[in-house]
Amino acid sequence: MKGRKTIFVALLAATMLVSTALVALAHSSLTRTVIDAPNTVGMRAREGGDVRWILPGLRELDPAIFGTPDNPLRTELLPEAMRAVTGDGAYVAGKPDPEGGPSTPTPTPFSNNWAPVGGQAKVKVTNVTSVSGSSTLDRIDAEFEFTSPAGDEYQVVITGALPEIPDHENFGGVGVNALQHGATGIGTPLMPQLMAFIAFWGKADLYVNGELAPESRFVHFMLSERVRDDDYNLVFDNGVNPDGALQAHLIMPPVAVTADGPVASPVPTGFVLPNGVEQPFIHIMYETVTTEG
Ligand SMILES: [Cu+2]
Repeated sequence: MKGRKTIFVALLAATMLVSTALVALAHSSLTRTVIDAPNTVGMRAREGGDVRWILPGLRELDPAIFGTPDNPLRTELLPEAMRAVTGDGAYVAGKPDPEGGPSTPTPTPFSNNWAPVGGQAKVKVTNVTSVSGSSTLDRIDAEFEFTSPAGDEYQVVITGALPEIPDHENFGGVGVNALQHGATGIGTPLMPQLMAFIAFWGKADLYVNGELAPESRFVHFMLSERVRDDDYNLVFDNGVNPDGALQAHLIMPPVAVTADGPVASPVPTGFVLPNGVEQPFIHIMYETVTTEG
């Protein structure tokens, strides 16, 4: 991971040098735009709606994508070191053993565990740039408020679209009506493949109980088709419900955005889990949403 980031930073620096040289020659071709640009859409989750805080937990691997422990498939999506088998024989996301032994099952932000909280959200995006690159014309105007199960109050204010990210295509920061997750190669394969009617990757200011957290945070948002069943378990690809009520996902992984690019950094949630560890990520689901635009 670290090596990859170093490469990304070096590539970014090289790209910036090259693109500066090209500005005078070919400014208009630097950013390819979507066909209906500018395309502005939005969503609202009003106060009093159903909002859920996702707690860490195991994520079972979809056999249709990942195969089985005896016959692992698509290891380019999820290396075998990131897979493990539980005592009950379930094939789940795992954590590599530093000594090179078998991987162990690890809690993820893509679990079936959750707690009810309060909150609201307002999102407006303008999609102009079609694919990732050194700059973007995409715009994000979004603010999220929610509480933790312990009653702490959070506010997330998006401060910009990320034109590109290290791991995968991000449509220049904002994507509209785009498939992602599952085996698409876009976003974590631990989520099922879904249609995201609105998606963005941006940086944000995080306020915890009114106080601004020290680092700018990496944020991913999606308004998507329904990926949880009647028991609120996260489904596999074949359980995604395109006819159900839409769901909005706000995900803040343990990644900060610095001048040198994204770096690993736990989110300072202040929310302490039963094992005494502070939850290092935020994953909020807004279940009562309306679309705009
Ligand atoms: Cu996503």
